[in-house]
Amino acid sequence: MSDTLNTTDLTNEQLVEAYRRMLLIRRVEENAGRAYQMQKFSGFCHLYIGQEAVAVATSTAMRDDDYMMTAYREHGQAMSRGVSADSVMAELLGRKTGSTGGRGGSMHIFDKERNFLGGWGIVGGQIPLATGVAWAIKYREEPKVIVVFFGEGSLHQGVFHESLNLASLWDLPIVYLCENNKYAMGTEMSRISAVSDLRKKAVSYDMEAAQIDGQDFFAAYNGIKEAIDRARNESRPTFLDVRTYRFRGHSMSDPATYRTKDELTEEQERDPLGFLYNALVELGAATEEELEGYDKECKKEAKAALKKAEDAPFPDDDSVLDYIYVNP
Ligand SMILES: Cc1ncc(C[n+]2csc(CCOP(=O)(O)OP(=O)(O)O)c2C)c(N)n1
Repeated sequence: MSDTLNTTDLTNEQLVEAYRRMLLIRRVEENAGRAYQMQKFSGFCHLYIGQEAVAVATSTAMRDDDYMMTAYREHGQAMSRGVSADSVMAELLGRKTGSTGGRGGSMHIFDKERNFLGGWGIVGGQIPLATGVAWAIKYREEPKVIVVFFGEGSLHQGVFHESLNLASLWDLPIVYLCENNKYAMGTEMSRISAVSDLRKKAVSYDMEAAQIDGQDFFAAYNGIKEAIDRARNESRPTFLDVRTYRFRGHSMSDPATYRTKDELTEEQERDPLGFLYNALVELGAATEEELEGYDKECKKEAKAALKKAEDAPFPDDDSVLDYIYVNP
């Protein structure tokens, strides 16, 4: 047992809960990938496999009434906020029981009750929207924050820079969380950014910035929590460069030929699930038998979610204009 391993303020129970949530995300996404290959659904599908610690560390550091907004690789982030496996899987399959009534699909999961504000398909498009939410939080004088996720491929969109400038100028309670998984589709970061230390991008906006290891749950939680606390307590924005890695292709149609097998193997050795598994055992927070038991439960839950989605109805034909016009 190691007393120094857990550098966070989280209890063993909270760490086990975080691990279970990461595991459920992984198993649901593996099932989603298989279901896609079996043509049980179509359209875009971007898996989060390999990045789970980032979303779960963030949600663990957030309060329930805080807001989260993100891009299209969002199944894991939605589930980290408590959106159920059933709701996500039904949405992927376009069923009435999905989180968005089957109208959004993989890229547009949304859950108002959990302040999960999507699921957006335009690269970087969610960054100014989230900045607007941060402004509204401040205007209403609410003790809340918003965390907005985006990939490093968004960093050279104009709206990223416009948003950071205004957030700093107006002291907004927002965390700009860049999930830097090294590739924007097949383009490596070094080919598109003049600087490799992304913290420099926040300098001209006089904004705090940090680089965080997103595969180490403890480091991820501590770094993200510090930014969330700054937003809540000082109403100041932060830019985070969270280093992570996706183990699958960009989307289901990407064979990922732009990276070597050795690189993938090396990254898989830093699997965030493996990291937390080993830490929990070393901390004495759970036994290997217990952790294997959780895995069986998660596999069962993921399988059942797919079955329920397949059995659920599609939206009714006569509801096609719902939510489009105010008075159809
Ligand atoms: C404005 C815009 N340009 C291009 C695309 C096509 N596109 C979809 S995902 C993507 C790559 C984005 O990579 P990154 O931001 O690093 O996120 P990741 O997919 O790695 O999570 C591109 C170019 C888009 N959806 N929107």
